[in-house]
Amino acid sequence: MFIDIVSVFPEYFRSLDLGLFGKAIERGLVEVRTHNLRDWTHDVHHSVDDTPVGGGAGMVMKPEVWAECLDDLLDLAPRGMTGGTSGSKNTKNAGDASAPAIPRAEDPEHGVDPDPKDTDSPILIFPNPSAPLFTQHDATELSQAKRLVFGCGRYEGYDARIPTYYASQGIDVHEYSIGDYVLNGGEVAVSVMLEAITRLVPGFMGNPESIVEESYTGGDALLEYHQYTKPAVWRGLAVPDVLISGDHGKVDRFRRDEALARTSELRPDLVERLDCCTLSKQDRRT
Ligand code: 6GU
Repeated sequence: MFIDIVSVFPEYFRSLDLGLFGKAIERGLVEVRTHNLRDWTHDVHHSVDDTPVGGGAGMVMKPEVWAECLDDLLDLAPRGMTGGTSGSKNTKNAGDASAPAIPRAEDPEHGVDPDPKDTDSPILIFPNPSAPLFTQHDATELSQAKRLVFGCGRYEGYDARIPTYYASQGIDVHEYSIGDYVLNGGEVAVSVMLEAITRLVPGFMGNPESIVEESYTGGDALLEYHQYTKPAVWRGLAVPDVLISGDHGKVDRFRRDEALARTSELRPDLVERLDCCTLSKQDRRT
């Protein structure tokens, strides 16, 4: 999977070299390129934002700078130009001959791919606190993509025409919020989404079993049951007896009941969304 991240703080993503993500990069499972949006500015101040049209507080990210950057990364000709490509002169790793070829949005022979579900087409993702919530379902879908391009907004956000324009050019564009609170910029949100997506890429996790049973996964997205390790009694607190009974059927039933009870109590919205057929007769008794 090829991942491009555009930000005014590309250094923020240095942490991706750590842990499982760092290992996945070393093993060539994912390749991340970070880009500084200011590299696509032309003015002495390298400005990326301007005052909101219609008034109001804060600053809005300018469409022109984003478009020069995204045209380069997506290898789209800027509007008004015909034929050829705009080149990637500002892309930090563009001159790196050892870098593998990046799948192109536009194939000179066949034009823009008409099928947005094609996993070879790049998907453009903008974090946005006013967008639909990013879910495990989205993470699962995006983990199948070969190429993701993330654009991190700052300030009061980005000009709304940016996603509209790229969608009109045949690019699959997604905007997501990661929760009902406001962050200063999209960097944290992109880190969250990236982790949720890439850990589902086959081969990423050391133990693939560990993603099978966890919360939000599968047909019925329940919160996970409580987990315990040894010792069986710690500071006067014992693990539930059934877990040391050795009866796998009972253990499974206990865990399922606990997941259902916890979800009903803490996230009734998830229970309401459950498909009617995913609850068995046994489940309904819980
Ligand atoms: Cl995606 N961006 C920002 N700036 N704030 C957020 C968010 C995204 N999701 C929740 N809050």
